Amino acid sequence: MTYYRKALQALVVAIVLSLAVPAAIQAADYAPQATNVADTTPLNQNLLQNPSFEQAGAGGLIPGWAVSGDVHIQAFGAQKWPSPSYAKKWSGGQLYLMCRKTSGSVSQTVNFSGTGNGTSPLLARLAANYGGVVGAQIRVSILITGGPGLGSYKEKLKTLTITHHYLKDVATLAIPQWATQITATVELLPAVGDNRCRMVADSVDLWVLQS
Ligand SMILES: [Ca+2]
Repeated sequence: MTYYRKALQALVVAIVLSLAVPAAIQAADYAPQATNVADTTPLNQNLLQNPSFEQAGAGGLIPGWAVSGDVHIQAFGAQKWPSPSYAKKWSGGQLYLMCRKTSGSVSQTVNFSGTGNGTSPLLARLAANYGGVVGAQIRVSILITGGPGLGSYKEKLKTLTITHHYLKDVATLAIPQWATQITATVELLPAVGDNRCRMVADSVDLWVLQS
């Protein structure tokens, strides 16, 4: 009886390990570690790594960002729009993020600490320069974690009402006292009924500001 019990325990352990180890490896490969910032997060500066998507990794990876869905890096000039003149006008560099056929997103988490001036809350402000074809959409969102429950969340969804112009999508969220991490996410979505996703995000800023 003891032998069978031990054998059963060993089998259960083996099954658990076989399930858990690949998932852990995949998660480590997939999601970048949170960016370390100073003990007190600096104000009024961009906290993101690779904020303008100027670094493109192999195999569809984007350094600094966790990639989900149908997004990739592309160079100005690779297609008719956006033209390199947009990059010059908006300090967009050489590369940008875009979606292919369906939606996709990139996320980046930064560590946070700080109390601000003690009289008004600190704010997290996420902004993305974007453009594309009428009807395509972009969603920027901020998730602040470290406290109770799922944290504090704010998003801003924009639908393009004009083709081939650069615009800015901005979300702002007060930072609770318990905050330890801020996650910035940019999602690109096709127009309803469109079989191509024609939306571009060229650069993203995540700032902490004193309100
Ligand atoms: Ca860029």
